[in-house]
Amino acid sequence: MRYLTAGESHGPELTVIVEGVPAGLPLMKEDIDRSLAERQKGYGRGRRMQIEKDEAIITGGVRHGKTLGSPIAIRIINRDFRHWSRIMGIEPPEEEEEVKRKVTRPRPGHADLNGGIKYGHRDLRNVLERSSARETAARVAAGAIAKKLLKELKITVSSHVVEIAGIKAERYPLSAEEIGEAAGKSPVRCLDEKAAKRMMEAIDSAKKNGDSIGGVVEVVAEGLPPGIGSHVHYDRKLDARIAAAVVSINGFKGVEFGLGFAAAGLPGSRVQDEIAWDERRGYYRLSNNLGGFEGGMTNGMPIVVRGVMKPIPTLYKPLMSVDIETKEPFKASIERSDSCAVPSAAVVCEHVVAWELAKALLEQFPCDQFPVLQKAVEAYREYARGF
Ligand code: EPS
Repeated sequence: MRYLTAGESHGPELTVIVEGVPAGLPLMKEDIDRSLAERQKGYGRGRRMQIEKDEAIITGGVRHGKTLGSPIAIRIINRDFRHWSRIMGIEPPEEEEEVKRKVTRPRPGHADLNGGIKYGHRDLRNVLERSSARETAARVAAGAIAKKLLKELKITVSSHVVEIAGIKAERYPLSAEEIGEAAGKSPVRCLDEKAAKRMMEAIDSAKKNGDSIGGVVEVVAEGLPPGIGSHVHYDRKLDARIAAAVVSINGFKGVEFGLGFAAAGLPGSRVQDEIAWDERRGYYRLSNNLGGFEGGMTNGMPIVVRGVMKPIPTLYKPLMSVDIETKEPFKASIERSDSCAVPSAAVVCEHVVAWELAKALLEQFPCDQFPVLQKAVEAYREYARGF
């Protein structure tokens, strides 16, 4: 499976084409819209989210509620485009027309300057329009198809926020399904109500100060059989692919599985997960410190992956930068931004992880028909239980 996205933040729309989904997977527009709506929620978003109401326009690959095996094409309209139609127009501007909202002052922490140098854009808008996290709506649409495929294979993927601005949430022993349900009810996608309240206060205070804050999100996936991925080559290790996918999300600077960085301070006897077996479950581990991965493969335990998002770099509070026309230093000041997008980023993370899991399953059990995949995965589960 693979997908490509296209579209600029204030252009007419986002497009995603998803290829390699087997035929016969039940898929409705609502399956995608639910995910898109979830991504748009979250305390701390700016005014843009009041303008957009993301929904999937499926224009290929689905008929009568099932996938056809052909590429699935999805469009998501940018409602804000109506305010930007001249600035972001496809046609060249009239000769005497001045290009409005030209950007010559790169924002620290953004792709603006590096992208301008690389592509030779003197108007840095040509960079920031694509580097904007608006693109994650398209990735969530692709991930929603993966989530649907996984769900039909009895695999649940969900996400929650575990930290914002240094405020850490209490941990609860919940299933992936319970995590998803509870997170959806919290304005900051946090399961710990007390911490959630403090997180919202931190967001309010960042907003008041013209600043932004980051945090840590966690994705939990349950129901994968052991042995998905491979130890034999670096680019077949599934945890490595997931790590790359997580760090590819806008603003993400780090990733960890299970105990993650905390493992550095512990003896091996307290880190490795001891192995047990019973008739019903087959092989399992007595703990899950390694977050469901050993040797680049799933071990049958829940996958637990966390990603850290830096504070959004578009700030009302001015930071020093240099104008690329005059080379003069200036204080960057921006009009519109989110003060915290960590809850939305958790939803994005959930969907990019779901994508990697579905992709790995289809590599391991290649097929053109979804019912064949269902049978293959079920037979493999049975085999692994009795191995
Ligand atoms: C973003 C800046 C803001 C966010 C945007 C990502 O948009 P604008 O510049 O229009 O105010 O709202 O996020 C989305 C549009 C979205 O759908 O998540 C940025 O610079 O990355």
